[in-house]
Amino acid sequence: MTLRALAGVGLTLLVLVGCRGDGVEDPLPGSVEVGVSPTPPVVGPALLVIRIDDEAGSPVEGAEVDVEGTMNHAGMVPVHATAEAAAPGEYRVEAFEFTMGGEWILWVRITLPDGTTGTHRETLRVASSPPPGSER
Ligand SMILES: [Cu+2]
Repeated sequence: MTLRALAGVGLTLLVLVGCRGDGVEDPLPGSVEVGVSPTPPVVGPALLVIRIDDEAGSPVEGAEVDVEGTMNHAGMVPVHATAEAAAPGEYRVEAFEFTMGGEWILWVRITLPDGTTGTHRETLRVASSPPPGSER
């Protein structure tokens, strides 16, 4: 019980530190950016746009991109999706299902065409319901 609590605290700290995603979790050379729509995300389906650039800033084509969404509480069923190439360097998940509100951790697992793999972590807060007035 105590160990579990400690592990939970450790995970929370990691998530806070890892928020920007750079240099924390097995990063790729270059950059990975994750966009979500709507912003802020709300429980339900959301569009994820993952942008991958190489070290020179050129879009990376032909990558395999998988996303696992989870939360740092017990009993959470992770959500998995495969992103589809939509434009050079841009990969999309059209309807990523945020199954509950709160702090989510997106693990973006990327395999480049040359076989290089990397993992990008993105944290975001998912609202339980849309902000007032947003549905008008
Ligand atoms: Cu949850």
